[in-house]
Amino acid sequence: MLNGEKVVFSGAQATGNLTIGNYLGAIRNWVELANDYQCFFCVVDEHSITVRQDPATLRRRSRELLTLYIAAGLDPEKSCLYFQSHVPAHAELAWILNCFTYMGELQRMTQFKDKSAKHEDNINAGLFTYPVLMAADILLYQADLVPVGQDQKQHLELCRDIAQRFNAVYGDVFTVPEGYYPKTGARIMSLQDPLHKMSKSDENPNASIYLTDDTDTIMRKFRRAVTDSEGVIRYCEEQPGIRNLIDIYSVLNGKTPQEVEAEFAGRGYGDFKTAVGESVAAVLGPIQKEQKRLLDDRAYVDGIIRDNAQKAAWYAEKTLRKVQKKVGFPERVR
Ligand code: ATP
Ligand code: LTN
Repeated sequence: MLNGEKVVFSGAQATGNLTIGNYLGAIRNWVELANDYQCFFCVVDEHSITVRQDPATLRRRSRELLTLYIAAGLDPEKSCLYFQSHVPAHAELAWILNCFTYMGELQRMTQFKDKSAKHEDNINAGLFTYPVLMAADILLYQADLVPVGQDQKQHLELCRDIAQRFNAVYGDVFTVPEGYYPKTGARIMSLQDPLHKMSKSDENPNASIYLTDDTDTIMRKFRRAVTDSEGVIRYCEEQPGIRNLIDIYSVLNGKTPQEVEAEFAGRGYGDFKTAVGESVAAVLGPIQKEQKRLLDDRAYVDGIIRDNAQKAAWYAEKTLRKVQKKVGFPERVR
């Protein structure tokens, strides 16, 4: 709780091109929660360097992601939108929490296993302790709720375990957060391989709809999406390709999968793919336009970046000081 309001925290990385998976699984839900909670939405640039990045690209993309938060409908006067690296408390708390996290717990993380397999030449300690920094992000703001896609569930469970372990030793220091997973859209699948999640690090550009794709590209990618041979628009396990398209259409049009089946009964895949593409383009078009406008308004965005980092730091330091005192660091002399 902060000022009597429940707290929401979430973050995304500015690596690669964001996909509609990121939008439907995360950012879109943030916009809804922002009305009812005290929210912190971070661009987690410190997490990004667990994989090698080109510095100029990371800097540009981080700014683009922050403006995307605003363009997608988050009000920077109401929600705190900022860069992780601008608030040193994140790294400081992560260090302390490292000392409350077991090697065995981190070794079980599937994201670590996946990313180690992908980056065999650079399995660094940061990649290993990635979930501890994520726990620090969340616990610094005493978050009650963490809206993320299903892929982050394991990290969130670990965060809860760390918080409970710390609280068991030192008393109620941290709020133990709950995950918040959207009913539909929590796991958007690749358009080329519907058994795997749509990922911004996928090498095949046809597998993902990027938030920067124009209408023609969106329509073409949906036309080429891998579907099944049944030829009927039915929501079932056996048709993962169509099921994924129904999920996307459902969230964007506020319909249940069954209502979508009924709407397209007797119609072919071609028609349905066109309808899905049009729904996606209709949502992304205005966001892209607003993002471009914001990127051209440097002074305005700079002001947001400065003010929100200060606001975040104020809350974060409050928790950090408390933790430092609990673990026995000497008091500061003023
Ligand atoms: P990568 O795929 O490169 O590992 P990512 O897209 O999973 O990266 P983030 O940018 O940190 O990584 O994710 C931001 C948010 O988007 C997270 O809440 C994550 O759960 C969500 N998300 C990512 N992919 C999907 C997906 N395919 N479907 C639904 N939500 C997703
Ligand atoms: N690990 C997350 C990004 C992330 C995050 C967080 C999400 C970093 N810190 C704190 C929620 C809360 C990801 O890869 N999606």
